[in-house]
Amino acid sequence: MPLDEQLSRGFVLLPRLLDAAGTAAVGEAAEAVLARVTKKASEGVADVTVWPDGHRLEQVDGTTVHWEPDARPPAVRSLAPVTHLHPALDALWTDDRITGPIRRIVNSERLGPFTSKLNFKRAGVGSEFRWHQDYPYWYCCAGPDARDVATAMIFLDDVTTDNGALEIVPGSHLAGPAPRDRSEPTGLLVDTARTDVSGAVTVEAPAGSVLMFPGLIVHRSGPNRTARDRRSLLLCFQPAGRPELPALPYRAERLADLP
Ligand SMILES: O=C(O)CCC(=O)C(=O)O
Repeated sequence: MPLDEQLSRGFVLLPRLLDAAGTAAVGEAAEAVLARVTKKASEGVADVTVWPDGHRLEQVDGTTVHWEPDARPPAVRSLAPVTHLHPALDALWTDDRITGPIRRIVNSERLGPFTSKLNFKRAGVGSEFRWHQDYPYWYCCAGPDARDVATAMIFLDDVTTDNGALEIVPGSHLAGPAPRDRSEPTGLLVDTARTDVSGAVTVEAPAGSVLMFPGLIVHRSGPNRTARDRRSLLLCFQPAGRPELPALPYRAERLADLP
């Protein structure tokens, strides 16, 4: 599908943007960072937070280690932000193959980083991401500037329906912030009783593909019950010159501005 047509439905999939060697190099960097950070966390130097929904987070080396809630032995769900921890990850911020199409979504010639994340979605234990937009969380930190943030999600493994592919509601970004589920402790998830997700499409893709979408797109992903990891690196871009997410305090009271 041509880029303009993809942009109008709110997301862009660029199959195999990275070749096998390039994808493997990013995967090796991801595993090296994970090993380093979890070793430090195991030495007891991390600050620990437990979310209202029971998820455990540890801060170490300028990243947040988010543990899978129910994995035995323990497994990491995500690290964020993460690109500062390895040059091979950091180099992707200026990769033209990614920044070219992202400029179209962010609508800015000059781009800067907002934040980055590694989602591990490990074989057998990677848990679900419930229906959400990225926007409400970012809005609590960045205010209205959060509208201009878009993500490039680089798949480090083949993505299939059964290992937790993303499901996206085409065009959902055009409706603005979706009604949130008030019965759920984070206050950040989409209320599917008041938001139509029936037109969702599942994005399957080979390793090395890159999926791009704005913060207002409604999406989810299921658990990974297969024997294959489904790792991804997310780079969230914004117009250049704005503060990055880690420098912005989370102000939960801003949620009152949103439906
Ligand atoms: O990795 C996934 O499956 C979900 C990504 C996502 O929606 C997120 O990190 O907010």
